[in-house]
Amino acid sequence: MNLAELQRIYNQPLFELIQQARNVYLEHWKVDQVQLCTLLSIKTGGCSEDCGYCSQSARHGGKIPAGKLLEKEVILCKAREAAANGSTRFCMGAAWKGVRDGDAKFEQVLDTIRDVAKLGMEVCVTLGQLTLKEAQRLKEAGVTSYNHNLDTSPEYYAKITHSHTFQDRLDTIAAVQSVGMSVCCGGIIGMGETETDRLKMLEVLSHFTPPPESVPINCLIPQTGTPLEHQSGKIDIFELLRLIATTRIAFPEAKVRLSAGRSLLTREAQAFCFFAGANSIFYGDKLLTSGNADVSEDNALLKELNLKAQAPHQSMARA
Ligand code: SAM
Ligand code: DTB
Ligand code: SF4
Repeated sequence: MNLAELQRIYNQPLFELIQQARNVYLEHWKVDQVQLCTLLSIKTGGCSEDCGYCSQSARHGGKIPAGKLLEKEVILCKAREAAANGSTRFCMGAAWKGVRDGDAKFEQVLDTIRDVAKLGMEVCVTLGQLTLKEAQRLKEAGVTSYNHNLDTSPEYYAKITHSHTFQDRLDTIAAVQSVGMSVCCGGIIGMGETETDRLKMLEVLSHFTPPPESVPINCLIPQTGTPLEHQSGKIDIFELLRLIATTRIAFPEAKVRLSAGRSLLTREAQAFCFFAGANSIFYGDKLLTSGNADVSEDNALLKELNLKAQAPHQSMARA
């Protein structure tokens, strides 16, 4: 889809937009299921990059100290716990610029992935930039999806990150797709970008072949010490709804993930987001460095809305 088409969809009267998104959703998905995903930061802080929103950059005066890569047993313990709590996707994140084949740390991650993959959940990793070789090795180790967000439009990206380019992001995604691994790729809203920036990001995403399997929509969590610390962090719920609905329409078969910043949304706002097509959440006390929505409140909300956690090993797709 090009920008004009996305704008036409996005700018419809709100109820018409949500209705269209709901229809697309019902055509492609079983209504009553939401995928629960658990995130784990396997290597926190000390990142060489300067992404303006991120608490883990060593270049900002943030409060997150650089940690070591977690040992396999620690990660496996968290992964088992996630599976036992109903997550069907386990996502491991590392605050790295990227990974390189032959590097001892990369070998350690591959070794961990091989065991996590045996637990039967989808395995997603986000390790920064990579080339074909690393993508191939991750796939062989059992990774099902690689998360690498575009975050915003090409133009606005250059304003929030200077240590690498939008094209670097695209190159990594191209490597992931070349080896046949699924792509999880989305963005952040609330960084001072315009609604057009958000749609331009969807435009770039919609030119991926195949389309992304997963599109996370994050709301900025303003982080102390980062350049975006003073962004209000207040998201206009109708803008968020419009973006989720437009994402659902543009990517009928993707998991649309209501991701970071969900704890800043009311229950009603979250309910609307599910109605407009979001069908996955991060579940558990923590995201990477920030707190997440409360688990007992999530359980209560899902129950109230008659939404069930996707059962393990079960496809949610209708067809
Ligand atoms: N280093 C890897 C990379 O840059 O791809 C992986 C980790 S990075 C923290 C993963 C994603 O988390 C970012 O692309 C961004 O979309 C999201 N994120 C990071 N900090 C955030 C924040 N403060 N608020 C909302 N989303 C955030
Ligand atoms: C994504 O799009 N959101 C997740 C996951 N992919 C890796 C990360 C959210 C991070 C939120 C801020 C933090 O916890 O540091
Ligand atoms: Fe590093 Fe990723 Fe944070 Fe950017 S978003 S500073 S690459 S951890």
